[in-house]
Amino acid sequence: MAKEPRLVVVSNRLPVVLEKNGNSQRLKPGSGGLVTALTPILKDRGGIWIGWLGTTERLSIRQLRTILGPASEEWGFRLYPVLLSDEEVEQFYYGFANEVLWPLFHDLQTRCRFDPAYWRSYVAVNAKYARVVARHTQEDDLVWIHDYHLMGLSAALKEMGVKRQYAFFLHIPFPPPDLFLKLPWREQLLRMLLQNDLIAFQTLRDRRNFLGSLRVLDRRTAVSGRGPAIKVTSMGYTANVAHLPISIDFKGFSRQAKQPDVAAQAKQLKETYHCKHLIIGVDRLDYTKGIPERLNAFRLALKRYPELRGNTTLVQIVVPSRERVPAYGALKGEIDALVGQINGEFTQDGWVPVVYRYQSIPRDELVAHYRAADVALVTPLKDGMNLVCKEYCACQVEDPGVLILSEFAGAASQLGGGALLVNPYDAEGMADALYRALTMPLSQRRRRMRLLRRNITQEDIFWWVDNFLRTAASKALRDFPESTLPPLFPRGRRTIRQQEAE
Ligand code: GDG
Repeated sequence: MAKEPRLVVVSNRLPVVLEKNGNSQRLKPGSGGLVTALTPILKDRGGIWIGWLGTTERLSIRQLRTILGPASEEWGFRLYPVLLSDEEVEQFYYGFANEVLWPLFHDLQTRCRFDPAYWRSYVAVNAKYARVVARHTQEDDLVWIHDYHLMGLSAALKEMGVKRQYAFFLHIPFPPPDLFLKLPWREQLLRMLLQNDLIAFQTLRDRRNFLGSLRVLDRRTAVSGRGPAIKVTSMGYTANVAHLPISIDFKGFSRQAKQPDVAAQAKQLKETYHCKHLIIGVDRLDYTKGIPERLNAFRLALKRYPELRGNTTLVQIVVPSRERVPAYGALKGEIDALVGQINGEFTQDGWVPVVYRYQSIPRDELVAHYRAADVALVTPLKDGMNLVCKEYCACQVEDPGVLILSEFAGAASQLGGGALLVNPYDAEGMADALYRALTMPLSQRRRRMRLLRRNITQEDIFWWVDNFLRTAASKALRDFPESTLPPLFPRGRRTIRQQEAE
């Protein structure tokens, strides 16, 4: 067995999607920032990605080998699946992850269903992931665990006596103590998290909230060090705790926005929508994204500022998501109705105020929309980070537009200087910000966008991965800051490829 540490990424889903075509099945690369960021790193250095394949179909080892083997070979890193049953998907994924942790961590406690059966399933499924991790990894490997679905993974592995280096990143916010403490399993969850060598959050806000909850449950909680990574001792455990804001492939988006075909598409859009000003909103269907609140604010802007009528269009793209959860179905109904009302009230002479697309659009079309939009309305009620606002700025390669950003998005802590910050619950404030953005002089737009773009270039997705790995790889606090550390994974390693296929 190789002695050098390998990078083992564990996330709820694998970075591939299984597509069924009649009787045959094929793998499609997944989308999203994490996949874009980590795939080249694993390809380059070798490693392992462990996660659910997204299906509850019973697949034999032979079928799995046929499906995943060639992809592993082609990419140069291994993909190992975790198989989940219908009941596990129901209780662990839709239940505990999406009906307890997701709403609670986004401060929406009244949407939570604290069902003890969900919790039991969460613990059992985390143990299931742990068995797969144990089987395919070795001591010294760095196990990089992603997100709220797998907060119990390192604890389950430690209980099995599996010694590895464990680093955890939470993509969603961590709630303030008075909300977190409502969770019936609050102490168990904190104890689980503390069994990681590194626990990383998106922002200082989240890290502070986490420490706040620890302090309530253990008054002797001690913190040492300063800066982005600190050492915390609490409840008998010691861990490094960091905040590291995730980002995007800035150059990749910017380059694509400059391509002639995308530029031509962007130019065409205002003609297609019969408007002079284009506002863009891009979100997964989710009640945390503040879509109805945004539509109401736009409606108010059309009422308050009649000069916007007939020339300003909001294109709202909503990507279908978690449709089986009842709250998401209800939200879709609410959005459909609001769009109908606004369009019914204001449509005139070929101009429609809201263009609503309930679908995922191809990336070049998305980039063309970003490029063409005069304003991006990114107004979640709460968001771990929010990548859409960063992607919008990366695509402002000509005649810069204005970013209107919720103060409750994690990104606000980085982008507050250049964006117009709004409270998504304040319809009047948002309507006024919209008017201000649409009438902002070019010099101010340029200055603001320059600031935003500089910020995102300096801390792009590659910066994030690099910093995370350096922080996770350091064994003691004195190893910070990053610059003194050697690269963890030598380039060109392909050891895992030579291993036997599962
Ligand atoms: C979680 C946290 C955190 C959207 N529509 C289309 C499309 N997208 C892509 C966007 C963007 C991604 O989806 C959405 O990312 P967000 O960050 O906005 O939101 P979540 O999905 O909630 O992600 C969040 C993130 O994790 C990372 O840590 O920022 O706070 O909630 O990349 O471009 N892509 C394409 N067509 C679409 O129609 N191709």
